[in-house]
Amino acid sequence: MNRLVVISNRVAVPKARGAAGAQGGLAGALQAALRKHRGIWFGWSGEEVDEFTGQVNVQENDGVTTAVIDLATHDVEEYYNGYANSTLWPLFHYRIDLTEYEREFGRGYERVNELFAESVAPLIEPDDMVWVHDYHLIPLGERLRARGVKNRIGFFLHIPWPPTRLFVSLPFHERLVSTMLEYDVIGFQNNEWLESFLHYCRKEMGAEVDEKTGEIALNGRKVRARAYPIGIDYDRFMSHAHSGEARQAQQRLMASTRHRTAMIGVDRLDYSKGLPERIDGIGRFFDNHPERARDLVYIQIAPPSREDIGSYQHIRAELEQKTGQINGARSDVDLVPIRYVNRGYSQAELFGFYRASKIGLVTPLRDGMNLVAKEYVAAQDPDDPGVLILSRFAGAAQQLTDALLVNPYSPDDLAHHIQIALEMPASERKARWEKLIVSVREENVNRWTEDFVSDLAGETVSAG
Ligand code: ADQ
Repeated sequence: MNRLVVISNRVAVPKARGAAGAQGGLAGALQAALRKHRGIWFGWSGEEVDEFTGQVNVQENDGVTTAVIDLATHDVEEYYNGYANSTLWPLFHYRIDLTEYEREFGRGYERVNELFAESVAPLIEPDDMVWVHDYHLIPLGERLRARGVKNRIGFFLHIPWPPTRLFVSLPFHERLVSTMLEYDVIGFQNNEWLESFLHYCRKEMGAEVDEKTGEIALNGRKVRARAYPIGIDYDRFMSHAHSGEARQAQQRLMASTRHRTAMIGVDRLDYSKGLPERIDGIGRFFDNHPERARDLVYIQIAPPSREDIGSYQHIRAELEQKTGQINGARSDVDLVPIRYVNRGYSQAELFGFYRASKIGLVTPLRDGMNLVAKEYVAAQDPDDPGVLILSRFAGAAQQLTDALLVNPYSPDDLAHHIQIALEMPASERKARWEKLIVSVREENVNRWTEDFVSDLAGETVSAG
């Protein structure tokens, strides 16, 4: 089996428990991939130094070799906080209103991609397959090619690809996409993002695109683009089912909510997750059914992320204010309708919380996939499952079509579906869940890795 070299912005050292929480879904998914294929995981350590030294720190933990570099503070500012998280992240989540186009950010992005290429190239052996992840590192494949790396190189985008009309607002958009055509395989979370990408390649680049196979041909190069929906590490997640930690968490939540129905949301504190809009929907529900404040409690778990960026500080303040307003108006001495918790939990604890909650509320305004939706489904009691309310704008909505699909921008639509979920008969809850769980179980992270890696290895002839 060929070795796999995984390259992503951040690297989570496997022994660090709960690391997936702080870093999002990517960390958990990649650890599963690396456990299976021996190889190395390269990226930024998360440490900042005054000047870039080029030193690569190699470690082995729990069967996974990691190799990390430290970045200079001004590089982090321009590449990570700047271009990646203040330009590409908002734009790719259709938030053109929050997108910052600073020339310095673009320069920093190109510079750090070059530093990544310079540091990782010596670690790549002739038969290795290289798998680059996410929007931080789009030009990395092309930078590696410029250094003579001839290996198979694949790229997977964890976030949406925006429609052409939005994407062209990015200065030098053609340059960014032309670097992508240096990969051998390009993966997206679902067909919607794939189609937007193919549309751009045809319309703006004049590439020849075969919609059926996803083959893109331009200037004598051919690259294959395809949808690979990411899943959860199902077996690992389910191993929490009988753990003391999960049971305790479930009991704790049930004991504290007693006869009330618990509804849960678990998200990174990010404007793409639709949190203030969700609180508006819950507020609308209580406006329509004030008596329900006595028997429905909403638990929002949202650890802060990217706190150095203004738009993230803003979302936190907005959420606190909206939650405070509803609680101020509807609390009593013995009840608070919304509990807002600003910290992360282990996967086992989340399992217990999901299981204790009869409604899962996952309502991003836009999301590449959204693994919380899948975790919520996996954690349900098969004999008495809860109801998943899911945004139709999450990538996961293309697979989880038996969830209650909602428009996250509409407080009325959210309120209406909370009501439907509360009243749903057990037979319908079960029927829906039995369909949802098949997708969550079968389309898991191992399937995702195998599909991508076998295409990267050139083992699959054509997806058709
Ligand atoms: P994220 O935007 O981080 O990931 P998501 O897919 O929902 O979003 O993954 C979140 C992960 O972090 C889940 O495993 C969840 O359990 C965990 N998590 C969230 N809040 C937590 C908390 N309070 N405590 C502990 N753990 C917590 C990006 C893209 C997504 C895409 C993933 C994977 O934005 O669209 O699904 O990558 O490709």
